Amino acid sequence: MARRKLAAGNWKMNGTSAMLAEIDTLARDHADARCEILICPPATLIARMAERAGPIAVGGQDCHAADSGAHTGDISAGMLRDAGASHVILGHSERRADHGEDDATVRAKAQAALSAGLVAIVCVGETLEQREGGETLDVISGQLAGSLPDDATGAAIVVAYEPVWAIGTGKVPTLEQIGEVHAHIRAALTDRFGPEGEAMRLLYGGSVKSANAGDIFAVADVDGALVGGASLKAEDFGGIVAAL
Ligand code: G2H
Repeated sequence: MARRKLAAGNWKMNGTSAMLAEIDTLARDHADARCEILICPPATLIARMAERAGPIAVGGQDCHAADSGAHTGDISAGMLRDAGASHVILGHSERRADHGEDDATVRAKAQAALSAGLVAIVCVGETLEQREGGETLDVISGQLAGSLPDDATGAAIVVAYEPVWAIGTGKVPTLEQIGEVHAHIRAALTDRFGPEGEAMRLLYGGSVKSANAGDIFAVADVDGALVGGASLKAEDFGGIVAAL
């Protein structure tokens, strides 16, 4: 089954209006890209970025599970959509660690994203301790089972495998390790969701850069990347887009 490749940039807590020029460069240089290109800037930039993004999709980095209400500082999925977002990253390990988000929280947020018409990029990944303890595949299975809603579809859910120990560290798993986990995720998704699980895109994330992107994208069941540091400059991210 053909799955359209996705290059997703996660700017994390980086970027002010001065960085909006990066989206102009991306839109200009990759207007005819074969893959889908997504940038998830800080929430403060979403609306302005969406106005000038052209063929580049814009997404949020988190949303609340509720539609509205007394949740100071939070943003709902509907608000993201209203601001021009089409996607939202959920369950990133930094959210899980910094904000105590567990699988049930991520699942509720994913449900809200689906209801609002957003594509949810749900992140899973093991810590170094879990990998060294031989628990990687069990951890991933548990996160997938707990974080994905039962009505997940191939169009509305993307899964990102991000080993915690590879995030922002420059350490990258071997291609065999990436392949093993992606095959495991694909099997779990097709087992639970059938053809919809086959249609879900699987991204690899963790220290992806233009120098390693081509090798990673050649691994079976890698349908793109979720990129942090190397997505902040259009030139760097462009090298990754070009490898897809
Ligand atoms: C992993 C990734 C983006 P980086 O968090 O989601 O960040 O590419 O900087 O490791």
